Amino acid sequence: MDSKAGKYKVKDLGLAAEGRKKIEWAESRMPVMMALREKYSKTKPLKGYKIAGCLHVTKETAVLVETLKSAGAQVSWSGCNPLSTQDEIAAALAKNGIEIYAWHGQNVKEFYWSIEQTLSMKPNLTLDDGADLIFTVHNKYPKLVNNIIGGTEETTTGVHRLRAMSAAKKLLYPVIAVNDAETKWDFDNVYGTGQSSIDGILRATSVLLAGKNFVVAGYGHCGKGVAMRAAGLGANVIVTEVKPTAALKATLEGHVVMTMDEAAKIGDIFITATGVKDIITEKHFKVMKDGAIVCNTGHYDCEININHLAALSKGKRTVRPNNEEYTLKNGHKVYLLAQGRLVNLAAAEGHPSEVMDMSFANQFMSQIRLVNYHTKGIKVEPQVLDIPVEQDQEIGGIKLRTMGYKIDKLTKEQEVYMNDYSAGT
Ligand code: 9W4
Repeated sequence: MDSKAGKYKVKDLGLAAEGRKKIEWAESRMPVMMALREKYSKTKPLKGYKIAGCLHVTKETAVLVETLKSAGAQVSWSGCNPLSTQDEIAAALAKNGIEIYAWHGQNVKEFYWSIEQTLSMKPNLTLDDGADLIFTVHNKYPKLVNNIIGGTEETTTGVHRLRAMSAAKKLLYPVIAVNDAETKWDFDNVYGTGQSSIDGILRATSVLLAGKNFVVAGYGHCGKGVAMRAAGLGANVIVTEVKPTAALKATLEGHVVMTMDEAAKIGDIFITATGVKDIITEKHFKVMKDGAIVCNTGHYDCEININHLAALSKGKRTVRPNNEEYTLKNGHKVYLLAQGRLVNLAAAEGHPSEVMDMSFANQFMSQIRLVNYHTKGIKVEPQVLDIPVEQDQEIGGIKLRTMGYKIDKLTKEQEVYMNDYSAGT
């Protein structure tokens, strides 16, 4: 038992030194978080507040947790996905005195047990990714709401569910929708998913992208990011879409647009980013070139119909980590990456730290915002709250500054001119 360690259940405390090095690496790539840590460790606005957090235990999350602690909060943590916890990070946090209940490969019972442990501190604030912690409070421990001043939620799915709960008048305390900050979703989806999906494909295959027909299904923000980076590496990008305006944007970015039925015949690499099931099915696998590579970066793992692929195949073997070779009855080989799960998370490390820097700065600032409402006696009704534009601009501004960029400022005269409606053209 380590004397500094608090209450915890992790895989192996002996992994702490390895985890600490990874956290230090993330710190060196997260200048906004480090600037906020520096600033708020002096004033400690979260002193006296208890925060229960339920968010992927990664090196970037560790930077968030330790920044909350530096700002004075007492923190208790669990992971929000049984497969996303990095045991060495959990160990490093436990060793640094953070209360944490998280290990890789938890079963459902262990997962909810961990969440419930974090609630035993009777938190004043919740911090979620996917809203499982908020749901556990509402469904199982509603009395805890008396101590809770508010919460924050990281993801699209979580925010969506909370809005439904709020509309049904079932939400018992205010929750800030961190996801909807521009400095969160736009950068996560385009630049985070864009780079990390390519990273996952390369780690799982090490193929050359230049000159390849690279098929991107879905031209939302994620698809756009992946297409942009694949094109940058010299691939011929083909986009498939159902929405005319999205397809139009793809063509104006210089990509070729066609149906999946056509793309299936000529693609070398396929990636789905649609959020819809059955994008690549039996009829597509049947016409694919020998050696085609197929993967998914959309939220759900049903975009590629793996049952169809298995049914068409006479054999299957793992050729590299996260890369399974299916031998079809027609003799062709098709390579499925990360079992159709998100290739950027299963085969790579998710969003780079520089991107998480802004997402987590929004989490941190939103927790402080809730505390400020509380200390100033501002009563906020239970509802899903947006991030104010000023917070987005403040975080974007800090990021730019830490990158060494300066930008211009509107003069008073320019502001007057912009808002002047008396003069015509
Ligand atoms: N990670 C995750 C989920 C499932 C999963 C091989 C098959 C999301 C956001 C952030 O969901 C996350 N399944 C796996 S690995 C794996 C990983 N496998 C393994 O066999 C199943 C997840 C947020 N984030 C970043 O993106 C970067 N830092 C962060 O904190 C993290 C993880």
